[in-house]
Amino acid sequence: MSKKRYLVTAALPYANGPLHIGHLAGAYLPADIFVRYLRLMGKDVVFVCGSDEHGAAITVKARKEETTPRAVVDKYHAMLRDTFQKIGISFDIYHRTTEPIHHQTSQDFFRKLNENQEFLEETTEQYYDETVGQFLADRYIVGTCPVCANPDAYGDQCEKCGSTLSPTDLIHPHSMLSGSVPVKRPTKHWFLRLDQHEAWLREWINTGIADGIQLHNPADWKNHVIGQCNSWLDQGLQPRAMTRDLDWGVDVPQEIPGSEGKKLYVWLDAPIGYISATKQWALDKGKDWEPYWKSDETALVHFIGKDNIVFHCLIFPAILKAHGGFILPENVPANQFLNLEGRKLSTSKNWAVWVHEYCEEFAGQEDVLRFNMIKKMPEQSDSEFTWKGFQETNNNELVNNLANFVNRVLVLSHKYYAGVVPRIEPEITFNSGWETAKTGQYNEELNLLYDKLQEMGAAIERYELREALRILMEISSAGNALLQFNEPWKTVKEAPEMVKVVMNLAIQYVAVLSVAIRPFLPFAADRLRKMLNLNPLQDNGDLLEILNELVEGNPVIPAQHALNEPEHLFSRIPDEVIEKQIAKLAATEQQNQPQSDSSSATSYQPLKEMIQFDDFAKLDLRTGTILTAEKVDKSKKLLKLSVDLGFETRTILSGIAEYFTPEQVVGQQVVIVANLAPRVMMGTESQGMILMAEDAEGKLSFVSPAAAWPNGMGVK
Ligand code: B3M
Ligand code: ZN
Repeated sequence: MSKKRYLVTAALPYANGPLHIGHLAGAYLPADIFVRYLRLMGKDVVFVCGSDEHGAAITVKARKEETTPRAVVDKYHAMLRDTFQKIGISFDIYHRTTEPIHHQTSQDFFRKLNENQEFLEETTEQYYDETVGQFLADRYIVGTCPVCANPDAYGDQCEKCGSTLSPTDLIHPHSMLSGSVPVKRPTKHWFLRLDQHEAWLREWINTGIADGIQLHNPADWKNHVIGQCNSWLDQGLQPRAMTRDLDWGVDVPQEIPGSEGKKLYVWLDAPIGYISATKQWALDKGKDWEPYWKSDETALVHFIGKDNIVFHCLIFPAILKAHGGFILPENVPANQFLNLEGRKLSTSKNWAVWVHEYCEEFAGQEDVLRFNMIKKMPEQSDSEFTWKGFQETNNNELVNNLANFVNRVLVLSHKYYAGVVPRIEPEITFNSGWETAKTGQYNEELNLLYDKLQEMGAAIERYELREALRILMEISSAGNALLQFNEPWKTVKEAPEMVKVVMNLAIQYVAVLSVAIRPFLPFAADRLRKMLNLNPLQDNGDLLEILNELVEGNPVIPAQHALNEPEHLFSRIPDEVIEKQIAKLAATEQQNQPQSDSSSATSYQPLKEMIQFDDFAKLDLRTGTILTAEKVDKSKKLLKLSVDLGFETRTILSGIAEYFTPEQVVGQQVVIVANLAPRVMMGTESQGMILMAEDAEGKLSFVSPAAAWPNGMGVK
């Protein structure tokens, strides 16, 4: 935390669909926690994001919804913006890449790169769909991922394993537009010479050194991030096309010869969106954007999911370097993927918890989702969200630990002291909440709180947010233990002065929590500030102020301060609420079944009552062959068969006439019940029964051998 200012970005979501919990846990929530913490520490920080409104992701969606790309981005941009706001992602600006300021900024990048001779202009063969008459870039082409064999990988990346791909990497490529197998056609494009950036990128990724300057410590980067970069670098960087044949996107600047019909590749457009968003923010606030992108006193941090690692750690840095004058990211703390109830989240299969739906169905409980996402944050490896886990976490941790502590402190303060923070004699000792049988001393305990907050902050600075949350909850647990170990409800009469110290300290805990929970649970922080009758947080150095008091052993909320009435900070989530969500997913699962399955929804006959082995052993089952077959007069169902059992020939009446003609069954090998008592039907004695399999609609099939069997064999 030594930098003067921070520029924090969160991946620009494509404006082609709503936000799900995987997005939230992957990039937006970790970024928000980090930024809120920096603000609480009084840092100069700008948090930018916006909708990525270009690229094939958008045009493919427009085609699917039978509308225009413009309509798609307008709809989803508004939806994304509102959802982020509802779930408390505190961007300083949520911009969009269709804004003119962004088009200009990315075109300027193109011009500068062109001027710096960073491009190779080349005519190459690219996939072309002859049925629709269009080149197929990126998401217009699907095929099998060469890395993980996912059959639905896109031309630019595999969403299953996160690999970054080129259309020509795909095995069995086919057009997303028509399903046809594309042909190759020549077309001219501008290729960024990534090969020329390979050496410095390799050094920078692995040592943190660029141009001989130590920019960051590579030990601070996540292993999986460096690993993914190196596996790319090891394959050798190839020039990569930075333009596309598309009709939606940022135009290649007009004055460039051959620009007609060409758009910027979305990855030369979207990350520059971070810059244009910063510009717009600066314009709105009357500030200068340049120090945020150009000063080496700025730390640039990109929060992304693992599918964007290569773009943010190799391609965008190469673009920035090729342009010149821009800083490189200090860290790219990418997360892995979050799964849902044992399965990969999938927008197309609707296997997701949609954040906007959550915000509607759980209005006022936005922090509960945030808390769960942090607990399950896929920081080092993929993780999993379950609704049961969501309920347990809420009930056990938010309610039983945090809300319970806050409630007890406020209720007891009102009961004993009419809601006024008691004056104390700080030298009176008590039982510490941090350790059984440890004697607590007021000022020391405040120092301990300081240490815990420092520990929590250090974890956030290392991007270990699960750990940071664990430490935060330890403070609440220690607060509960403080009450439990001193039992004010029993001791308030005989040791009133000691109870005052304990209660005053407990109130300090709650006041500290009202600030410390802010990055994680921003709405609860507001509620808590109200209950404590404290000023709303300024999000500008509030935690720093508290740390400065605690380190001196000073309280953060003075004696005689009047508290407000307690409210419930969190409430239990009952089973019905969870069952409803699980049922919703089950319905989705049902819909996802292939049509043939769901339409024939097989119904099974109930099992018959249990029999003993001896009952079964009484059956004499034999193999046989049907020698002759004829219809039985006046019967729709029966065929009269003669069946060769090897040692004898039986006459058997079988109810199969609705399914088989006599001709069809002659020669058929069968299994018969050979010791069934004879029965007379339609004037003929039937000397056995043929075993048939019967499906739900009553359709019959023979039980017959895979290869011919001799007649008369026993069947067990
Ligand atoms: N829109 C890809 C994605 O949504 C892309 C990110 C851009 S970040 C500059 O995964
Ligand atoms: Zn893959």
